[in-house]
Amino acid sequence: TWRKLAATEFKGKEEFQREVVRHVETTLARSMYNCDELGAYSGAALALRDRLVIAWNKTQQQHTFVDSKRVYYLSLEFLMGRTLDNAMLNVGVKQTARDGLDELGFRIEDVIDQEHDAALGNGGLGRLAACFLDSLATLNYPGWGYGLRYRYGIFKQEIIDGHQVEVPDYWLDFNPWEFPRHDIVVDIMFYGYVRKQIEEDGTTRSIWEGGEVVQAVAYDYPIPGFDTENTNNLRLWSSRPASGEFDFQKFNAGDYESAVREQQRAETISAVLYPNDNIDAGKELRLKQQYFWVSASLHDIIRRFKKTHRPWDQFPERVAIQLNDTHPALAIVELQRILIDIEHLSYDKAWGIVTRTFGYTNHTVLPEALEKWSVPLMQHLLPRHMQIIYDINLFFLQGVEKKFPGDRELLMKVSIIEESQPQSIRMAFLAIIGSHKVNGVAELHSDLIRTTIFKDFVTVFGTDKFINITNGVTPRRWLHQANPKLSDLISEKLGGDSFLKDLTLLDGLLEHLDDKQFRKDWMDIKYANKVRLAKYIKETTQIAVNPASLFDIQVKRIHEYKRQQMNIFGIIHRYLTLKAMKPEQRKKAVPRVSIFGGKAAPGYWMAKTIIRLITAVGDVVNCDKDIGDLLKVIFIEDYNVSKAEMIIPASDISEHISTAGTEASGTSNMKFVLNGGLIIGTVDGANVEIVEQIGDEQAFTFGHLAHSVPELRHQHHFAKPKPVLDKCLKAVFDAILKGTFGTPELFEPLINSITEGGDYYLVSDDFQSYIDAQSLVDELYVDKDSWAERSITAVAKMGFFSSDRTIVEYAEQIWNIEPVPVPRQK
Ligand code: DL6
Repeated sequence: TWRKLAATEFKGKEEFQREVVRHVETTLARSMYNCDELGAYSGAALALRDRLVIAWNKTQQQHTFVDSKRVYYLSLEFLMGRTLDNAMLNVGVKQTARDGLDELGFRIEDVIDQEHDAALGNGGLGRLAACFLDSLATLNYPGWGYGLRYRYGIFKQEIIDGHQVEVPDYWLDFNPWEFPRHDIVVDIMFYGYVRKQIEEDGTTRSIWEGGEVVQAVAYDYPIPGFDTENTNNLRLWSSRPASGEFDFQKFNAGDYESAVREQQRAETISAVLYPNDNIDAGKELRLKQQYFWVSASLHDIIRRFKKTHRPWDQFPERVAIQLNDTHPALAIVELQRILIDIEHLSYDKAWGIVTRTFGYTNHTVLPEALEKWSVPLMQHLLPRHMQIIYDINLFFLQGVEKKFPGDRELLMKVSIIEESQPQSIRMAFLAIIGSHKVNGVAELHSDLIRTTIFKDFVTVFGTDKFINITNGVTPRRWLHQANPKLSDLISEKLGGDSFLKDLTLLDGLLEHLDDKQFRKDWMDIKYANKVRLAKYIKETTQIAVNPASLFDIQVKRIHEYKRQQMNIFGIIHRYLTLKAMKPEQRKKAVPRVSIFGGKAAPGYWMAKTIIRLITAVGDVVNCDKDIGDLLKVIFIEDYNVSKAEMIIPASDISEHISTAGTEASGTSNMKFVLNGGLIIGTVDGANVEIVEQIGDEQAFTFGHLAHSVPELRHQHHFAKPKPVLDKCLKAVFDAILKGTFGTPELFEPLINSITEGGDYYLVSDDFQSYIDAQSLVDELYVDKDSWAERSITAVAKMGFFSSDRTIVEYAEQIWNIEPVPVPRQK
């Protein structure tokens, strides 16, 4: 196999060592005698990179040679995490590298730890894009990612006096994985005006001119597949001033500030990732980022297409573009503009090409996350695009009128332009109208978009356009890399590691369910992963947690809809219950460590209040002598991809407890179960399909169902604006308000949002069933052997949730692309 070839391409550890040493001494100009772990990391990364580049070039040549259809995945976020470990595993050289580094005096784990996470994303949406890149490459699909090369990724989170503090994340100090392409530069225009020009043949053309120009420079990142030579490309754009220089005249005249102003304005575009998850910020700079990136990407895609000298109507047969949420929806308008204004195609012909090219994935139904841009802002920044949006809307509405004559209400409901003050552009509507397929990311979510936010479009276009493609995660990173011991044990039982490419093979584990030794080995690995996490917790928080306790983990962005507040209220309830017990009664309680991690958007004050409450409860509970090991509450600072790789394999249970109908899918739920943790969750997002697959004995579900939510909210709003609290929740609120966890005023708004503010996320409605589900967890955890059985059964049935399956569905149902493997070397 190529994996063996790749490993032998280093001709063993000696060659790997020579390459590392060569890079340390020549590329980095350092001496091997005082080489530290960072130097070893840099040398190892560069040595591997040399190998990747060869495979990468071969892959791109093969795609050009075969002239295959390619998919381009447009995403404002790629939450890649670290590369070295993943790349070594994918190309099969990790053991060689381990041995080589070992002889040079380094532990490979310490070397891997030197790498800065590439954190160009907020959460699920960005991490999904990263999993998709891994699957595209592994399955040999010709697929590129296009994104922005932010200078600052998601902020680093520090917890100071229990509060979140944001610190910039500059990640580009030394980045061996990126290749600047100074020859691939695209001019991008903003502002300006549109004038009409009458051509000789009497037709009218729109000319957009007089604007401000900035340049997009390409940076490429090789994406190696697992057990294949195919290496795809992620292209990220960086902004710089078009002149490339600052203004010398102004500089010489002593006007230093304005001399560099243009340069700074241009560089600002790709400077920083907006740190909002599921919230639309609506800022001009964000719109600039979006246009800058889609315009550069389309220019690049079209340049590649033009090299084939095919006629335009073949464009959709060569190119599929997937819009990762509405952030790239302007690409629809930009392609239409290029085709009519620059390539002089007729409007209708151009529109036919556009709609056959794009697919749109919706990732949320939350109203605050649905993008809208103000018409005056769009008009100012992109005047020609605004005209085209009006045209798209007009022709679309004319079509609707033809099909549903006289239905003015329908016209108003599906119009791209919302008649607000000022008018705004509904980007999801634009994305639907400009795409041939629209998909949700889990069955329940896809049903919800068809029956709620997009139901009028189902009326207009019919049901076939709206499909479901359930998310998945890559088993390479989220099992093989994050949990090597479990991956090895599974390989041993299944007689090889083919499950890493066909995850459905995991069901072979069921045959070993009755094997006592296997169950013991399985639980020993879980324990070892908990020890690893406990060690990290001790090092970073000075709090000792007992790995024999039940580890209950909720790690994800902090958001009211994800209901970390319900989790911490549940913990307070547990604390109060333990406190009220007699010592001999307490001995029977199941010791638990409740672990949280996640960032709050910097401007999301309520989410920050939730963090504050978690840390405040931890401060009290963790040093309460009556409680000891029975309960610990930990907040892990700065949750990111590489921490997730350590945290997820250590869970006994994890929490996925969003208000039903609010979490589109969730993907950490899949990662946790794949690593042998059970889940406690609501009937929401992909939880539903996970439970369907693994069986409800393997999960703890609770809470109201999505279809009851609107009625419950209505009740809270009108009938019983002050919810009747059950006595457990009331006791929790009383304890907080009495000051048990410090200044009550800090937490009052959180309580008020439930007692006075309509309880939008239905905490009061679900609390009791949540507590009951947690009691069942305690009860079942006592029998370790049957817990092991549940854990193994769950993993065995997780085959469906590989992102490979997800990508095959996209390829077949939306993109219509085929794998193009690079021929293997003989
Ligand atoms: O589809 C990936 C991921 C889902 O798993 C999460 O449930 C969902 O919240 C997230 N959506 C967003 C939406 N942001 N915007 N726009 O991040 O997508």
